[in-house]
Amino acid sequence: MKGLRKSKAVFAMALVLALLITCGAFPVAAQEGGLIIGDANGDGLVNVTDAAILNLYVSGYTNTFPYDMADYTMDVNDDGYINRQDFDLLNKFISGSLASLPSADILRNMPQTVFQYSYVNGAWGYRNIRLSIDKQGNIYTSGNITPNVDPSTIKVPKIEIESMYLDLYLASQGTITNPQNAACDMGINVYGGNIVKNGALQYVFLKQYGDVDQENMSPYTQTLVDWLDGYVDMIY
Ligand SMILES: [Ca+2]
Ligand SMILES: [Ca+2]
Repeated sequence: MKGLRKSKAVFAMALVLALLITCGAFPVAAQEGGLIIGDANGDGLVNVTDAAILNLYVSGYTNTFPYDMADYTMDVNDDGYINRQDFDLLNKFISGSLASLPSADILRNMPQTVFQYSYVNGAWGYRNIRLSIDKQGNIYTSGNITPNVDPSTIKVPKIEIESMYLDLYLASQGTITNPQNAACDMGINVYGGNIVKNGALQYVFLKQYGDVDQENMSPYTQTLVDWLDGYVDMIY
């Protein structure tokens, strides 16, 4: 786990919740722009200044970036680490010998439906929830449990979808535990999402709990589940 990039999901959710509390209304498009891969200082540009900042970082002269999303934007090949490989790729991109950065390609190929949650319980009458988040940040729900909040009033910020998608992409490498019978009549909650990898749509299982427990052992799983749960809790 050491050296793996940090996640900003908790901060993002904290911001959403803070806005909910202070404004009493749901934030719409809190952040219009998405991640700009290779931008180390958050000025919206990718140029030699960013390469210079990344050089200081990978050389060990500093362990922070001037931009709080740089843990995502500077891992330009989305392997979970920010190191000399990212620096080499960024330099090739800036000099024009590389047409696009790998993480930017991953974001560009994001599938329409990104994150999914479901709950099914057949005990004492059938109850179910399906919730999905698309790449535009729209939330859709279905099932026979009525939401407390209309999901169409909530828009997930693009920067949040994109950073969580980069984590989801990494989580696709995680090994999945064997299913374990855990309880009775609690139903099953399932968390996952979709990625496009090597041109193919792939479902990434993250976690299920309730009557049967099963988990993706990736270090990114818990952040993603907690983030998705934040929206489930907001709506139900
Ligand atoms: Ca920049
Ligand atoms: Ca990297």
